[in-house]
Formats: sequence, structure tokens, C-alpha cells
Amino acid sequence: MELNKAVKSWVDEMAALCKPDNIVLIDGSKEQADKLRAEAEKTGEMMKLNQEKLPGCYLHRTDPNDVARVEGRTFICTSKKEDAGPTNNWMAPDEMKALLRGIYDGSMKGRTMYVIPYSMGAVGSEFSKIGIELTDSIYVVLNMIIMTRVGEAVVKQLGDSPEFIKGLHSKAQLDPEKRYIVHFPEENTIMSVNSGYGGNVLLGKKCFALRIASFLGKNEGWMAEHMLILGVQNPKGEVKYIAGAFPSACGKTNLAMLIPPKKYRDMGYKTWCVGDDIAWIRLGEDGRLWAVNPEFGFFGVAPGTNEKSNPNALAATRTNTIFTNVALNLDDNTVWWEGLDKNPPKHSLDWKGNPWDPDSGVKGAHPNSRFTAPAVNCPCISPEFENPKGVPLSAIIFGGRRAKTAPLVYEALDWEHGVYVGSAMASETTAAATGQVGVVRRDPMAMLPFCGYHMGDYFGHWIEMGKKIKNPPKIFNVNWFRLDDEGHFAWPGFGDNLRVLNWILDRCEGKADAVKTPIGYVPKPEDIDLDGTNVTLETMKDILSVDPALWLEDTASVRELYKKLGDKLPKELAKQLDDLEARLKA
Ligand code: GTP
Ligand code: SPV
Ligand code: MN
Repeated sequence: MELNKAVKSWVDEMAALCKPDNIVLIDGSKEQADKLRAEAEKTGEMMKLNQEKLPGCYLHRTDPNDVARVEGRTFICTSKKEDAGPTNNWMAPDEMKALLRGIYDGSMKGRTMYVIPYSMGAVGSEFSKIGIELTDSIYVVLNMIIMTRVGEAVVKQLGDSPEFIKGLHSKAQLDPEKRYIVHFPEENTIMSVNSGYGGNVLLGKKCFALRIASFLGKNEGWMAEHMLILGVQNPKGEVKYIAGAFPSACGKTNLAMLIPPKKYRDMGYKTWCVGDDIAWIRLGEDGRLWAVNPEFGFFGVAPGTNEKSNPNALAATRTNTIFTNVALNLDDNTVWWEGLDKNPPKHSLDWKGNPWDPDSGVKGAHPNSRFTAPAVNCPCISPEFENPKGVPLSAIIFGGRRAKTAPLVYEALDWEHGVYVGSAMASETTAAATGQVGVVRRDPMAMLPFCGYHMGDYFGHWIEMGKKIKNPPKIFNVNWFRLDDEGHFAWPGFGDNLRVLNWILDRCEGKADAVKTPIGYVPKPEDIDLDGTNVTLETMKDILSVDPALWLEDTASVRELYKKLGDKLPKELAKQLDDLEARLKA
């Protein structure tokens, strides 16, 4: 396998900067991956788990100061500041490169630089894109092998082309003060340094497939979104697809793999997971939107994953999976996390590798501990997973964690109002990023940390796409996290969310009724099937209720966001906001 001239010269240049002792090209073979696993085991970078119970599975611990994405140190370096916009950190490209050069200089001394050719999307599909990641971390290599398609086939596919996304990663000293996750969208380049945590270092994922790809999509007429893709099969055997944007740790993986409640399984309902985190969406010749999942695996939140909440995800993690920052059961060399079961291991180590007492009040697994599992392991992986054309979307749903305000579900009035609904998303922050947890922040389309250009232009792109789509999917908003007066989740969530999806799909087919409210169409409480739950009609009324006073507080905060976007805010959205406020006050 031979790298082309463009790749080689870039690798040489980066090697001259980072000064590794060796350079190893990742070919995608099992032999090479096995060798790397053995080496990582020897150095302690990865621990082999119980191979009878968890064949091919390993545990990795990151540095305790390096457990989540670092939004404050993530940059979009466009030549003009206004192109990155007020919601991104920005530095002039030359200035940033000079700063980074100093940090990368000699950072790989005594180490090996691995060259990972990878494809986002099925290799050879006209919609897939190729990246090369350079890294000094075996953990990164082994994760990329799960999360993307890597190796020889990708190099062949690239051929002589100089068109690939460049990604340079070095753990360097894992110095949080010198940690940078930097994107140069105009140069198709990503530079990540001083971190070893997934979202900061698996460059195919958030850095490429969202930040760089959203920029490419804007220029090329398609969309890169932080969305799961799910197929719902009805008893007649028809499958309808839904894409859903929820912020990090707000339920994408869970919804993407949901198992229908028993009643629905008995009726013949099935669900299919196409993707759990990222969707690349294009306009099809039939005037519908078509979505592919560019990834090859799942980098999922471990805590809360259990036999009841998400058996499909759990099954996916039983072989060939890398666990990061979970607890280790020393009795049988298996893993544990909060919410896995009610029997935390007594003889165990916590995520930091310290002896752990489950009764100490300290958590065994980090709240953002993760599993990296191959998509093929998922029992409900869609037969369309590898389809290069993707799947046609019937509905797009937005959602977040809102204790109040947002009802369980509502439907936007039309595409433009739907874009407003997405732009006005807000959610309580989670452990997926460093910083305070549980504060409500605006997170438009769940893309606040992932949009590679000006948020106002991004909204404009959504509006423009809408003008081109002959058969647009309907847009909805959901909130699985509304609390009752005692502070408990009022809606059971998980598999029962299918009851809401059914209303959504019925609406798409003109089969369900709704009440028109100032915020959009809300179901009649009796139209969400509660049979088999212990939710009362009274509770349903409650979680579907819309409180104009709370909504006016919310629109005030949307107005602040919009003001920040200045004249890049599409006039269509300014009007949507005015109209909504008028309806709420009427
Ligand atoms: P990222 O991988 O960070 O993008 O997260 P995600 O959006 O895929 O979130 P995930 O599905 O992993 O869920 C995150 C947390 O939300 C877990 O602790 C889940 O148990 C919890 N969760 C998911 N779905 C529901 C739901 O329907 N109701 C409730 N109450 N909690 C949920
Ligand atoms: C998220 O935070 O949205 C994730 C995990 O999916 S990470 O890859 O770290 O971004
Ligand atoms: Mn995510």
C-alpha cells in the first residue's frame, strides 16, 4: 500500500514538526490491530478484560483532567473572524498555527506516529469523504478502527487525489493549559493537541463529520447534523425514517436503538438503528431529504445503559469494544458503571484506577465514561446502514433536557417555523463537555459546539435548503425530560418514546389529530397511547401543556441569541420570533 504524493508530503511535513521515532501506516488488517492491542496492553494504555465474558474488549483510563470535550479550547480558524461567528472561538489562522507549531514541535519524540487513512461513509460511496489522521496514540488508532472505515481500501479509493481532510493529533504532555482542538475549515485541516479524550481526538467524529463537514455542506448544498437516524417499521412492514438532533448526552443513542414496548412488539413493530450521533443529509432526486450515518461504530455514554433502558447498546458492547473511564470489577475482570445494575462490584477500581467503595458516595464510573462499539454488533442495526444513498426522512425532531417549558412533543407549523424551533433549542448542560452541568443554555439544532461556521449563516443554510426540498420532512420538538412537581421525570422515556414517534409518524401521514397552539401543533392528550404505561391522562395533559409566561421568558432568551448573530440572522427567523411572541401574547 502506497500513499499518494499529496498525503506523503503532508505526512513528511508533520513528522518533521513532531519528530516521532517511527511512522507506521494503518492498513486495516486484523494482524496489525492485534499487534497494536498487544503493545497497548504491555504499556498499560489498555487493559484486556475477561475474554470469556467480554471477548475482544479492553478498558482504557484517560488522564483525570481529560474526560470530556473542551469547548472553551475548541477553535474555528477562518481567515475572517466573522465567518466563524460569535458562538465559536476564533484566532487568525497564522497566529494559531504559530502557537500550535510551538506545542507540536518534538511532541512525538520517543513515540510512533500512526497514519490512519479513513473514510466517513461507506468506502467509495459518492457521498463519503476521506480523512487522514496522524496520531501518537494507539488508543486513538484502535478507536478509529471501530468508529470509521480505515486502511488499504481507503488509500485505494483516494488514489492520486489531494482531496482529503488532514488531521494531526498528538497527546503531547496532556497539558490542559496547552490543550487545543483547532479547525481550519478553509484548509480542510484539523489540529488537536494535549488531549486523549474521544471527542477531542477521534478526529473523524465531531471535528470532521460535523465542524468541517458542516462548512463543506454549506458550500456544497448538503447538511452535516448532530442527529441520530432511526427506522420505525410498522406491522405492515413499512419502514419510516426519523432523524433527531438532541444535545450531547440527551438521548440520541437511546432513541436510535429503542425497543418497542411489549404491546407494540406483539403487534409487529420493529425499530432499526441507522446512526446514533451524526447524519449527513442530502436532497434526493425524489425531492425528499436522504440521510446517511458517516460513522462505523458508536461512541456512547456508558452510565445509564442497562438491560432495561438500552439492551441493544448493551449487547453491542459485549464484544470488540473499548471502554473508557468505567469501573473495573476485580473479581471477574469485567466493567461496571452507574445504572448498569443494582450490584456495584465490591472488589473494584474506580475510573481513576483507585480502589473503590460503592458506599463511599464517590462514583465508580465517570459520568461521561464511554463505550466504543462496532455498529455491526448492534442487534437492531438497519439493513440500510451501508446503503450509500442513505434513507429518506419522514420527520426531523429536535429535543433537549428541559425540566419545564417544552411539552413532551409538538409539531412545527411548516419548514421555516421548524427551522425556528431548531434554532431556539435549549437544554441543560451535561457531563459530555467540561464545565457546569445542569444549566440551561441555548443550543441551536444541538450544534452549538459543532457548527464550523457562523451560526447565522448556518440558520440561513437551513432556510435555503427548505426552499429546495419539494417534499420536506415535518419538523417536531420533543422533551423526554419534563419533571413533575416532585422532581421526577414525568414521562417514562426510552422504549415508551415509540408512543410519541407513532404520533409523529401519523401526523406525517395525515392520520393524527392535533391542537393548534401558539407554539405549534400539540397532540390531544388521548392521542398518545398510554396503554401499558402507568402514566395517567392527567399527567399527559400536564406534560403537553404550554405556559405562555414561561414561553415568553424563553423567547426573550432566543432574542438575545438572535441579537448576537447580527445581520447574519435570516429575516425569516426574525419574523418567526416576532410572530411567535405575538401569538403567545394574544
Ligand atoms: P452523546 O453521545 O453525548 O451525543 O449522547 P446521546 O445524545 O447519544 O445520549 P444518550 O442516548 O447516551 O443518553 C444520555 C443519558 O440520557 C443517559 O444517561 C440516558 O440514560 C439518558 N436518557 C436517554 N433517553 C432517555 C429518556 O427517554 N428518558 C430519560 N429520563 N433519560 C434518558
Ligand atoms: C458528544 O459529546 O456529543 C459525543 C461524544 O457524541 S464526543 O465524541 O466526545 O463528542
Ligand atoms: Mn454526540
